Amino acid sequence: MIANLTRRNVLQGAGVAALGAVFAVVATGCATVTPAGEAVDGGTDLLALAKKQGYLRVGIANEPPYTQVNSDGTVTGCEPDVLKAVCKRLGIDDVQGIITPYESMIPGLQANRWDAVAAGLFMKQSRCAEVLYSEPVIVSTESFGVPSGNPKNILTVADVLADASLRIAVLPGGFEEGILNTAKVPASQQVKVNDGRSGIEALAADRADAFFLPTLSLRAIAETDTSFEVTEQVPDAPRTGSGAAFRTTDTAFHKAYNVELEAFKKTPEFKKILDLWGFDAAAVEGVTADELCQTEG
Ligand code: 6CS
Repeated sequence: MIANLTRRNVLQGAGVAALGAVFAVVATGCATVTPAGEAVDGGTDLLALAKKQGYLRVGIANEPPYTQVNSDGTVTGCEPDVLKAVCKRLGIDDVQGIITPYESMIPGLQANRWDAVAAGLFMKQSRCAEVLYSEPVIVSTESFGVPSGNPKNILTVADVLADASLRIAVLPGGFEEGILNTAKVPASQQVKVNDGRSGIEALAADRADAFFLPTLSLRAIAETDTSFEVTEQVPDAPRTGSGAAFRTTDTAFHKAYNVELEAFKKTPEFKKILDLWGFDAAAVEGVTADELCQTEG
């Protein structure tokens, strides 16, 4: 069974142990459930706990190629695949994914609903202040999904600012919403949608003139849906990048993870995973979390 955690029940989850059982997880192997609210702090504990129980709980979305939940419930996608490989190097056999909206990923991590986030949760100042990011695994770009022919010629954030009648679909708490807010695009021009699918539906229903999402996510949807087109990279949107995110108390785990990640990034397996999901391994070379954490928002 796959759990969909809305922001409301993530924040409620912290106290309501009884709810723990409903947060059944997508297991790539075993299917035990960690009791809700179990205290895990101080890095060493998390590593010891995860090794003992044989898995790490990870907050994910379901937005290929960043994350993907297969029909048999297994978790994959670029970020979980790299996380799984690095966990194996740390002696942790498995990961268990919990699907949740982007706006809930950090609150759920802090509420001990999961132990890591590996979902393409892009680094930026506000997020880097709340979690410990590993070094980047991927860098990527943003685009607009628009009706065929791009009738309103929406190509840049400046285009959105220049025409107050334009309505832009974004995910609540998502990086793109952050870009519009930083650019002072009023909320009246923002249409909140739950996920990739509902963003494209908003376009088709003429509830939005464009859907702001990562380029590769829009292209993945366009593989099976020809009702819209994907613009080139939005030139006035910041470069994005992400890695795994951990609680600020899990310092030892974060350190151990980065050591194994840096070693793994030098192996052909790392490039194979990124190639499989359409990411450019060379583009992330030399890019640091410190650098990406400078991104405004
Ligand atoms: O980091 C974020 O908030 C964004 N990341 C992805 C992979 N998709 C959309 C989301 O807004």
